[in-house]
Amino acid sequence: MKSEITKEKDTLKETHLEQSAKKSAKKNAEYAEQKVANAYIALGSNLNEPLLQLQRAYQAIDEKIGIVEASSIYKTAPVGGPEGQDAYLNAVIGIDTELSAQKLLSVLHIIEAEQGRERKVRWDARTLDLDLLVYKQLVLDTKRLQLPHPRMMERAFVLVPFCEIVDVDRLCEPWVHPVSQQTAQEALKTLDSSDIEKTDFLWN
Ligand code: A4P
Ligand code: MG
Repeated sequence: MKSEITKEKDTLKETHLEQSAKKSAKKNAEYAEQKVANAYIALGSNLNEPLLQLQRAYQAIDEKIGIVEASSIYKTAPVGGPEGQDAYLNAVIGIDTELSAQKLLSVLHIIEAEQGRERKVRWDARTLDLDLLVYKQLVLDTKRLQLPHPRMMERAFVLVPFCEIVDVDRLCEPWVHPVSQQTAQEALKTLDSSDIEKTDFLWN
């Protein structure tokens, strides 16, 4: 026959087990509710107060679509384009959207236009550039929209912030490029990222 002390211990054990079962049920429910990004957008600006441009774009994307993850903001040296451009601020955000990729690009173009984006010279200084990097694992090659973004795996100013957030919610598998099957980290290792500087600028 069990002593009173053993009975008491058993009761305590049961209570403890019940509590931890409740805790893990709560955790599972939180995971189920947690939104995972299904598309990623690169933001870039090197004209007319770049930090303000990025912050305004963040707010607009959050209002129109909904942001799930945001990288830090990085200061980067201009790649290509006319000589004498100022440094860029670059970042990547993850969104959870049910809009089609084409519709999403149109929304990004509207936000660029709202922030005074002009397209005259390719890769020239810009108030705001919003590129759709990845949309689910869709591969697309049309004139208006190519996916994944054709230059994303060659650019440290894209991959450094992308790597910071892309695997945050991906509990098991890392993100891989749907065509090359290369991970973003593998691609980044082959690039010079010495002029990509993490800032402590905030999104708001
Ligand atoms: N387009 C096709 N696919 C996409 C896509 N996945 N996302 C079409 C967005 N647009 C896409 O883009 C040109 C055309 O690409 C559009 O008509 C669109 O329908 P754009 O934004 O008008 O012009 P752009 O940005 O000058 O050209 P592009 O080719 O997007 O340039 P990149 O590759 O974005 O490079 N250096 C630093 N440090 N930081 C930068 O952010 N950016 C660029 C621009 C160059 N150097 C830079 C940075
Ligand atoms: Mg662009």
